[in-house]
Order: sequence, then structure tokens, then C-alpha cells
Amino acid sequence: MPCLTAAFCASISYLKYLLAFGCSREPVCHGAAGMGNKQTIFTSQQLDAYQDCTYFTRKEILRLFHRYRDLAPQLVPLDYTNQPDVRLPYELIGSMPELKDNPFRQRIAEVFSEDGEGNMTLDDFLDMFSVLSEMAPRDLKAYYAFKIYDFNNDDFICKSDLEKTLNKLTRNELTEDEVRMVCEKVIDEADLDNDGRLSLEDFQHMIVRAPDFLRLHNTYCPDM
Ligand SMILES: *[C@@H]1O[C@H](CO)[C@@H](O)[C@H](O)[C@H]1NC(C)=O
Ligand SMILES: [Ca+2]
Ligand SMILES: [Ca+2]
Repeated sequence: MPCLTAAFCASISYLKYLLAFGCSREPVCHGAAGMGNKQTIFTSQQLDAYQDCTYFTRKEILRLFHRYRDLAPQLVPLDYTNQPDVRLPYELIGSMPELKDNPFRQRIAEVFSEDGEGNMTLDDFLDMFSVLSEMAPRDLKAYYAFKIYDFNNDDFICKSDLEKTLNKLTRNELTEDEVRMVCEKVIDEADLDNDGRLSLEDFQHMIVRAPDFLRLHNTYCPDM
């Protein structure tokens, strides 16, 4: 389907980028995992709860736990049965292969972190991977894309949110005038109730008009 205008088109391809996770092809060594180690990391109830709250299997949850732990083995215990109060700093999260080249990495981490600053508990971490995985439904991805774009957390995407977004994506290659023009165009086309900003509803309509948006572009591969 042709995009309505170049500006709209540009914004859509940017949006796509937002939620595309890179796929790491490197074999990952998880130390004790799968080596007959009888260590109990989670109780069965904890694993059930994680399965209910994510799109992952038990095996994938355990793999992600080990990836989380590998970021800082000195901070993350191998026993989570007593729900330790652990948070990994954003710097470690943002350095993961899935995020490190994404211009929105910090914003993504902020949105999924309980503390709002990108420091992540294991629960935050699993939520983030779950929403960004190809198993997550489009509506859920759209909801989080909206939150990620809404830099000032006021539940609307306004011109300044869009300007920030564009500048990040183009790494400041556009002139101020160009950025302003694109933002005005996007809002003009997507703002259904004419209040000059995009509500979640406006945003969802915009996405429906561009069926490619959020198409399982995502390549996070849990079994690698
Ligand atoms: C997040 O982590 C950084 C680095 O460890 C720390 O300076 C900051 O205070 C933390 N933020 C919150 C809200 O805990
Ligand atoms: Ca906003
Ligand atoms: Ca609106």
C-alpha cells in the first residue's frame, strides 16, 4: 500500500525501526545451565507466573534469566526463589546486542523499567523482551511504541515528541526546518480529532493505515 505522503512514509519506516530487535547469532554460553546443575533458580510457581505474563516458554524464560545474569554475575544471584531486590543499571541493558544499535534504546529501557530510568529488574527485563518478541500481538507493540514516542509521558505524542524522535533517527542530519515540516505533516495526517497532537487512538489509526507497520520485523530468536 502506497504511503500517503513522503513524510508519512518516513515516519512509518522510523516507527518500524523502533521495535525491531536485532537477532544475535553468536552462540551463547550459559555456564551452569544445562550441565546437570541442580540449582533451583525459580520455584515452579514463579515459572508459571512468568509464563502467564510473557509470551515465553519456561525454557526461554530460563535462557533470558541467564542472559540477564551474564550482564552482571556479581549482582544477580542464582537463586531467585526469595525474589531478590536486584536492578541492573541501564548501561548494561543498553549494551545488549538487541539494543545497542537502536537509537531508542534508552527510551525503550525507560518505558519498560519500573524506576523509569532504565535500570531493570528481572521482571522488567522479561517484559521488555516479551513485548519486543515476535510472539507479542501488534496491538501490544503499538501501545508500547506509543509510550516510547511519548518522551514526556503525558499520554500524547505532540510535536516536540515527534521532533525528538526524528532527530534521534536521523542522527541530526535533517535541518530544523525539515524536522518541523515532517512533524507537522505527520500530525496533520494522523490527528483525527484535530487537537494538534496524537492520542493513542490517533496513533493506532495511523498504524492501521500502514499495514507494514510493526509487521514481524522483529528477529529476536529465543532459542539462540
Ligand atoms: C539507576 O542506576 C544508576 C546507576 O547505577 C543510578 O545512578 C540511578 O540512581 C538509578 N536510578 C534509580 C531511579 O534508581
Ligand atoms: Ca508527550
Ligand atoms: Ca489528536
